[in-house]
Amino acid sequence: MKTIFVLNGPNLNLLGKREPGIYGNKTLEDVAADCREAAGRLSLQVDFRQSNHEGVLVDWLHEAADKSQGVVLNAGAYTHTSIAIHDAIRAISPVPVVEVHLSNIHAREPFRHVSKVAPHALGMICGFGPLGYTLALQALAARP
Ligand code: CA2
Repeated sequence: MKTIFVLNGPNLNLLGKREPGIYGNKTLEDVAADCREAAGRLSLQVDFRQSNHEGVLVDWLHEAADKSQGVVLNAGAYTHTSIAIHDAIRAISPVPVVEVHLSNIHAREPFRHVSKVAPHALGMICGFGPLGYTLALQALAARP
């Protein structure tokens, strides 16, 4: 059975508690429950985590290289700024990373249109809210 790390970056612990107009009403724990439910259907095992710290996310990406067959990554605002996360994704190749965003980053401020994750990601899903996470799991499950 494939293990997939689902990694969440800064401020995503506030999901469902602030800014519901942009990010919806579901909490991160609800998103984790959706992922676990989808993982059951897709015969995947999911390791779901969140950190507000860039280095912790880098450590988890390194860990994913040894312990997982794929990563779903919502790096939050670090998506747009972090060369360290960019390098880590590159370093763990060929472990596939699917970039996910709840909001459509291309319909928001110009600084969110740039992703340092995308160049080394298998693909990117944005704008579908929590559904994006389960679509990403489906994409990873479909890979040989
Ligand atoms: O749309 C996404 O998933 C983002 O990755 C969310 C990040 C944002 O910086 C990215 O540009 C797009 C922000 C996560 C903040 O989450 C909050 C949730 C509730 C209340 C406040 C922030």
